[in-house]
This record gives sequence, structure tokens and C-alpha cells, in this order.
Amino acid sequence: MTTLFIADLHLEDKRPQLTRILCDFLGDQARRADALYILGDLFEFWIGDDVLSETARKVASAIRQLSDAGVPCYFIHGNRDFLLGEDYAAKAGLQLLPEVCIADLYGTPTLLLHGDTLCTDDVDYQAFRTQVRNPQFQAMFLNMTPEQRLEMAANARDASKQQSSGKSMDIMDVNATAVRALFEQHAVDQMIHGHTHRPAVHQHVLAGGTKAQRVVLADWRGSGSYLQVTAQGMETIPLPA
Ligand code: LP5
Ligand code: MN
Repeated sequence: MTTLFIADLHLEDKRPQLTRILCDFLGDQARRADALYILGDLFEFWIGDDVLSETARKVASAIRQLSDAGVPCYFIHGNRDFLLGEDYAAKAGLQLLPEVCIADLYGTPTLLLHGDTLCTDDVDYQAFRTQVRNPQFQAMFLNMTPEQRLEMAANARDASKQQSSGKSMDIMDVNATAVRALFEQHAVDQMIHGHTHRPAVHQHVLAGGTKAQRVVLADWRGSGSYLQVTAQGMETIPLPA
């Protein structure tokens, strides 16, 4: 009885070794899981289901084999792949989840999300997010040619890199008040997310003194890993290169 979590893989054609590590994991450890949750930024960027990279095709086929073998595979969008749609999900056998959801992990209701919405001090990012999550903006973007979309995504990446280098680490981390508010809104005391690339287990004290645990997933920049949750507890397991 085990549920697995991964996030922030940032897969792209330029880094085929990461895709291979994922495919090995999907065909091995993940086969024995009750479910696999991918909490966003599976891909470095996503410009539409009609423009599939070689990496995206390989990943779809590997996830499909896992879901066909009976392991449900869930996906929550990240800030890089929020345009991943139902067409790709169907191809990959992925079930798309809303941006915040609750999973019952062996008796512990647990909030799952990418994590970017908790970074409320990063007002420039939140403004950008509001713009690009607007359905009208997305329809306009998806109507552009693949070349135009690629160029726009590359410009957004350049602007993001430039602006992020001038932001403090604190601004780019989650806001503790936003975290507590989300816990209290959903009346749960466990949360798992990614996005900040700062893996850790944090303790929060909620109104009334209740203690809550927030687990931040590791990214795959250096090497691959996954979080394994069982009835006994959780553990981050590194994957061989
Ligand atoms: O991803 P990461 O960790 O490097 O940085 C994020 C935030 N940046 C982003 C932007 C993405 O990297 C851009 C790539 C998206 C690909 C999708 C393509 C499809 C849509 C393209 C539409 C243009 O998410 C970064 C945070 C950081 O996390 C930490 O939380 O700080 O936020 C920013 O840097 C945002 C900037 O402050 C403002 C962004 C300016 C971009 C301007 C682009 C112009 C196009 C405008 C269209 C509406
Ligand atoms: Mn992210």
C-alpha cells in the first residue's frame, strides 16, 4: 500500500537522461503503487497538446502503460505546463485534477497542489499567472502558430529568468499566512506540494494550536527522486541515474 508523488521534473528534449529515469521509474517502482500523483512542472514548458516533443510522446506512452496496468495516474498543472490539456491527458492515461485537491492518504486527508498559488508575496508572478490562466488569453495563445507560441514562451522564460534573479528567496517562497489559510479553509493538517525547489518537511501551527505538516517535493534538477507515502509514514527515495 503506497502512493507516490513527483513534481518539477522539467523534462525536455535537451535532457533525455531525465526522461529515461522517469520511464524506468514508471515501469518499475510505480508499478507497485496504489496511485501516482504528478504535482506539476512535469515538462519544462507546454505550448499546446498539438505540438508534442519527442519527450512528450515518450512520456505519454510510459504513463499510458502504467495506467493500463491499473495504477491511476493523476496530474495537477504547474506554472510551466498549465496548458497541458485533455487531449494529451487521454493519450497518456492521465487524470487531470483541479489546482487544489484533497487525497485520503491511508486515513490522512492531504491537500495536494503545485505550490505556486501559495507564493503570494511574488506579486509580479501572481499578476502574470492571472493573465495566462485567463481562458480568453489561452484561447488566443492556442490559436497562434506553433512558431509564434514557441517564441512567446521563450520570451516569457527569458523575462522570468531575468526577473527571478532580482527577487529575494523569501519572495519566491510560500507565504506562511497563505499556507495556514489553505489548511484552515479545508480543515486538514497535511499538505504536499512542489514548485519552490526547496524540499523539506515544515510544521505549521494553525488557529487553536492544531499542528499541520507541509511536505515540499524535490525537483529533478540534479537527479530524480519520488516521495513514497504509506500508512506508516513518508520517505523521499532517490532514483538511480
Ligand atoms: O518557473 P520558474 O521557477 O523559473 O519561475 C516561476 C515564475 N515564472 C513563470 C514564468 C514561466 O517560467 C514562463 C514559461 C511558461 C511556459 C508556458 C508557455 C505558455 C504561455 C506563454 C505565455 C506568455 O512561471 C516566476 C516566479 C518563480 O516561479 C518563483 O515562484 O518568480 O515568476 C516570474 O518570474 C514572473 C515575472 O515576475 C513576470 C513574468 C513576465 C513575463 C512576460 C512575458 C510576456 C508575455 C505576456 C503574456 C500575457
Ligand atoms: Mn513550478
